Amino acid sequence: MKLSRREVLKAAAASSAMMAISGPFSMVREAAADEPDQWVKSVCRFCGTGCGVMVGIKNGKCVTVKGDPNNHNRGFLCLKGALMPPIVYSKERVTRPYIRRNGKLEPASWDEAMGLVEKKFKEALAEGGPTAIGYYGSGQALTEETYLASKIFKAGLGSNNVEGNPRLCMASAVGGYVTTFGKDEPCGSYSDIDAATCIMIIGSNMSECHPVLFKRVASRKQADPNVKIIVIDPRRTNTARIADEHVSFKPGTDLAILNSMAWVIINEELDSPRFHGKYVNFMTNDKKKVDFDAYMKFLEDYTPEKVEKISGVSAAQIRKIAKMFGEASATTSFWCMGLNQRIRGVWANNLVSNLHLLTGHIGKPGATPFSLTGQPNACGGVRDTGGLCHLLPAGRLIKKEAHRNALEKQWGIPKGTINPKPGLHTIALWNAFSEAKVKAMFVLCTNPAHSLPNVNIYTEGMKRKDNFMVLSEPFMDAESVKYCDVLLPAAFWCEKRGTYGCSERRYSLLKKSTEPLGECKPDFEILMDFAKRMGVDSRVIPYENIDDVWNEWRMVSAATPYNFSGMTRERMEKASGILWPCPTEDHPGTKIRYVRGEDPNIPKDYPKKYNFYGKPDGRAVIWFRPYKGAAEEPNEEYPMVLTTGRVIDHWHTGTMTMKVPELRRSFPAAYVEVNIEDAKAKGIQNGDNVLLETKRDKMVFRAKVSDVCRPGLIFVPWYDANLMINKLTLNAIDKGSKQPEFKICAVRISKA
Ligand SMILES: Nc1nc2c(c(=O)[nH]1)N[C@H]1C(S)=C(S)[C@@H](COP(=O)(O)OP(=O)(O)OC[C@H]3O[C@@H](n4cnc5c(=O)[nH]c(N)nc54)[C@H](O)[C@@H]3O)O[C@H]1N2
Ligand SMILES: Nc1nc2c(c(=O)[nH]1)N[C@H]1C(S)=C(S)[C@@H](COP(=O)(O)OP(=O)(O)OC[C@H]3O[C@@H](n4cnc5c(=O)[nH]c(N)nc54)[C@H](O)[C@@H]3O)O[C@H]1N2
Ligand code: SF4
Ligand SMILES: [Mo]
Repeated sequence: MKLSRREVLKAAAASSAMMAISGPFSMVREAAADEPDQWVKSVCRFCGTGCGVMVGIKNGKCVTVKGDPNNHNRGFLCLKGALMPPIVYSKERVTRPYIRRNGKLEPASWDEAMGLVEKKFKEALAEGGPTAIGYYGSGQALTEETYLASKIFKAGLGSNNVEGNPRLCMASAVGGYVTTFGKDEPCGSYSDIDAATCIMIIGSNMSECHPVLFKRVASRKQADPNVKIIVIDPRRTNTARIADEHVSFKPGTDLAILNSMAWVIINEELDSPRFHGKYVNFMTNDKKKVDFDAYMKFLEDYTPEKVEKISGVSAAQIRKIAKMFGEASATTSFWCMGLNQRIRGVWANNLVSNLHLLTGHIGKPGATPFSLTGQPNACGGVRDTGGLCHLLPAGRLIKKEAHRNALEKQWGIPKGTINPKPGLHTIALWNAFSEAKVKAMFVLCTNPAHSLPNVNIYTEGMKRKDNFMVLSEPFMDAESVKYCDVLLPAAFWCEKRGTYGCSERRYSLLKKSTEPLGECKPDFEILMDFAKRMGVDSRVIPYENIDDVWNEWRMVSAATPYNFSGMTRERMEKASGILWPCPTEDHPGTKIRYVRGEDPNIPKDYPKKYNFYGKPDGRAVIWFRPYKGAAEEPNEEYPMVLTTGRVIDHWHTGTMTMKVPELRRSFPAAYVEVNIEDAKAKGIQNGDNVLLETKRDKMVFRAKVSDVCRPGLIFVPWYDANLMINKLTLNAIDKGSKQPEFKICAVRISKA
């Protein structure tokens, strides 16, 4: 059906609002307005679902977007993906460079702006050496952009201070996969949803944050009502509303619940000794290899009765969900920030994988532990190509000499070029910038002045005169623009070419479909200009165009289990995404890793069915991870828990979705979700102003009284630049992954 623009927008606004209150089905196939002259294949700019889109072009402008019927989303998009055009042509677009002079951003030429960037970075290097500069990038930058930036800093400028927002997002998932399997990234694919008979969703509000993927889950349930859905979340989200069992619990205690599920599974004989006897090692928290009996002993602290007291979940419900998980013929788990953004984020990730390794629900269609990625290219760019301070491309580590040397050889640069010391992780990097120990920072495709936790510290640091921040950003009203010293006009989405890799290891090519506005440039060009001005060795940046970077990445990945050799640009032009590993041009891509016959990294004559080749003996690890409290538990002064997160119609800091009238109307301002009982006890009515106070700051929000949060818990969405909840959140981090605990801090609320 073809709808007029008005009809589409009307339907959009209505379904969007409906989505927020009632259900997961606000999908559209096409938000068509003007009939385009041409359709160009691309990928949605937003979430890690990675929906394929077709960009409709008329007279050289992007006029509409529809779903790519040949990609995994089968033509469906949520409203964010479908309503892109007004963002591209927003009046807030930055279309020329700016330099801050006497506190005000003033227009400048590219040469002046980049000249100043060069001067400041060279001064910082001269004064403090390579550790005095840094790069802070994004899981929304293209793969090639992140690969290039990381190479410029690590191989060209000697600085491992390369970080990005995935540290706030996926670091615990990386830590979880690497400790459990020895290799990062999920081992299954989206098609596991279609074969699963039990789906456990924990710490993920999939219906709002991965809507098109959630539609696939909901369709699976509709097609077969015997498919069981378990949702483990302290809020009764839209996602929870389709669950057979919604488990609400005291925030942070899910580590105890997951251990308790393991206890039940073993005691009900639902584990698979044939699997774990052959393919699993049991390891204590201090890395001692022990036996199955030791694991059972460890789990004795987590009987359902004991965990009921810790978590507030009845022993009966814990038994019930554990049986659902274990009895199903194929169980798939999904998780996201509810587990990752925690000071025990890595442990929480391990505990989900434990359940799969214990039961053998892995490596079969419908059975996999699947970490959902947030951003469209956190997997692709940052995780795979090594855009963090301790990583090198394809899972190699900076601290390993053999890894550095192998890469130096592939890159054709002298042995010993790469600094053996990892750089500063995100929070340490921004702390150092705030103390002007790091003096020059390149910020690209992220808005840290809004998204960092306990953000007042960092915005104060950005105000200093003795440090320097250059920001590449398409929109004038992004919070970080207020603090940058140089602003560069970034080309946006359809104005550039490159790849995104989504949650399921699927890489898709985004083709350029329009010319950049005004003087905007793709980040690739900006980074190349920067590198040349900084005098980076031409052997480090031997590229004429972005396709050259891709081809180098294919080569660099080839000798590793990532292996992108078969993904030539020609093939990517036609395909609607391919899943790695993909070793040859005729290889179809890989849906299941670690299984002989499925994963091309395992020889056909390998004697066993599974091989967790990330580990020396091919066995994955079941870890003993104890439950421990949050970094800041509620106390007398701050008796409640504050959690933060997302709503369906806004993307992060709102710089993009706030520009779409329909999305903005759907959620115009941040609010605080309060449970009915708590509201009653405090005399708070729906719509009242409520004061929130944490140790760090205070702020007033309108109350939304509902049954979504459990008593004792409040939720604030963090998209609103006028009501930045990150002034109140905590910057405590996971010891292993260095990811902040955005999901839990102590708060006091009162009627304002
Ligand atoms: N619409 C929309 N979609 C997005 C984004 C967006 O900004 N908007 N951003 C993308 C990105 S980058 C990301 S990382 C993902 C995030 O996707 P999600 O992680 O699904 O979203 P959040 O709302 O951050 O948090 C998920 C849930 O964690 C729950 N939670 C809080 N505390 C706990 C706890 O102690 N244990 C458990 N188990 N759960 C807890 C919250 O109640 C919340 O429902 O979304 C991606 N998709
Ligand atoms: N309270 C709270 N805070 C959180 C979280 C939470 O759950 N709660 N979640 C955390 C997570 S998971 C994440 S991923 C981070 C995300 O945090 P951010 O990355 O800071 O948030 P975004 O709004 O996505 O910022 C992306 C910026 O890049 C700009 N941009 C868009 N396209 C381009 C481009 O092509 N080039 C360039 N140069 N710029 C572009 C956008 O306009 C925007 O300003 O936030 C973290 N912060
Ligand atoms: S589900 Fe995610 S990738 Fe798909 S259209 Fe919506 S925002 Fe875009
Ligand atoms: Mo994220």
